[in-house]
Amino acid sequence: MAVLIRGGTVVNAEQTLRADVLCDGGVIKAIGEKLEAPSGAKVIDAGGLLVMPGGIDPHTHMELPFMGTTASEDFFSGTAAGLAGGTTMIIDFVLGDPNVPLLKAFDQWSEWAKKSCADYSFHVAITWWADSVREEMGVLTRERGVNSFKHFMAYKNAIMVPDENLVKSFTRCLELGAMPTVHAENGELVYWLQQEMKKKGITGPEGHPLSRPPEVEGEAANRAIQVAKVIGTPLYIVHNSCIQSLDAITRARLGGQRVYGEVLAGHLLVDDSVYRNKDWGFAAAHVMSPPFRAKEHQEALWKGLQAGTLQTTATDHCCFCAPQKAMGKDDFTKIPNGTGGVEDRMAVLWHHGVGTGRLTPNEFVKVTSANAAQIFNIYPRKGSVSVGADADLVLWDPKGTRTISAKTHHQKVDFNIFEGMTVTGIPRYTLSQGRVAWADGKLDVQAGTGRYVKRPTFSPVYETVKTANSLREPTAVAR
Ligand code: URQ
Ligand code: ZN
Ligand code: ZN
Repeated sequence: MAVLIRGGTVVNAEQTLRADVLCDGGVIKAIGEKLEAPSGAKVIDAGGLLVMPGGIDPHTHMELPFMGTTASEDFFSGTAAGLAGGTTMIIDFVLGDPNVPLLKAFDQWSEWAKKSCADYSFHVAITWWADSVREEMGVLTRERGVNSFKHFMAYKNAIMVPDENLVKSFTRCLELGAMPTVHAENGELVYWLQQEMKKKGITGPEGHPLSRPPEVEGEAANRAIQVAKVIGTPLYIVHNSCIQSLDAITRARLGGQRVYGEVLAGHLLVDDSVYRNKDWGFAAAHVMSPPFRAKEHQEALWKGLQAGTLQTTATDHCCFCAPQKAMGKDDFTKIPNGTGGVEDRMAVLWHHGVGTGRLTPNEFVKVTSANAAQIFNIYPRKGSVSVGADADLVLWDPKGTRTISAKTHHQKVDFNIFEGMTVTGIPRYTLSQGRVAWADGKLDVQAGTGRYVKRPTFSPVYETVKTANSLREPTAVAR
């Protein structure tokens, strides 16, 4: 059924204009003044609302098997919660264990994701190396629409990879025109600090941030940046949480290197005092990596977002309920790492970003949707209100308010890191593939309607990028 969105203000990354938007067949058919409603069309009065590209969350882990349990949010409930918050696409992670063939893991995640009710895609984690992994990366780019590969530099004795694997996998990414991405924490240092904490008798959640100081993140971010520079690939660093990793990205970008930075809504707004809370469950609920940081890091991250040093926002939505977190009751290193946020990212970023003047509405669109679409090569199909683009839209009420709470959220988890936060600026309607999935506080979704979104590689561009970035080129000048 056609939907005519009448009387709204369209806000894209690069333009704001008063225009009606006609959607049909899952795509945007027309944008303009005083559009006629085709017969039988549903007409939405968007007066006073902003018509924006639906949010893209480039970092989620729905139903992730991790640290001896499985994340409580599944692909249906998680994409539904995203739609309730104005996010119309997630990029999740195929995260197979070492020695599991990548294609086998890919098929497993594809099975789980079939229940999604909004569009989704996958980064694929490289948690081990063999010639077969190298071959499978080729199959994934050529046949499965994967153009990004994740590397964990932390989680020793689990999914952490040594520098040797970074070198081999980044080289493969260059050959394929794929984007290498990293979780940047020095896993050896973390492991050593964890043992040190336990030797001192520190077993509670307060030990978590003490074992992952910002320095271990800054070191790993810089190391990944240098590996990418020598090999000549761009690099995407996920969940930057501190000044140290931000500085590494800033230095690299000033040197002409294509390094992209992601920041989580949580790291922009939650500080490390949560770990000193006397309530064990409250502190444990905030155990995620990298940990929430001292306040001075948040303002720096906001500046990084405003300056364009950080390009995307995400949530790293990886939920564990209280009984799961309690697995680490006597040993903080056994608390499953992860927190939620897929439903609240857009609203908390609008309230604390646009509401404070840090971001314009156009910049809000950039950091919640358009930049992720461009970096992962699905723009303007996604991340844009334009004719021919998918009709993934959020009709934003800049005056609407709500108070965030686990008691009322749609996320399948018993905790909310933004609990009690009252925000101004909320989604009035969310459309997925041109169909109203969220309207005035009610979800209307169906499991299985979400689609897997293929993301083509960048290879034609890489040939030029390689010259600019690689130290191996005689012309390149090391800074
Ligand atoms: O490290 C990640 O991104 C995954 C395993 C989610 N957990 C977390 O603490 N960030
Ligand atoms: Zn991570
Ligand atoms: Zn993650």
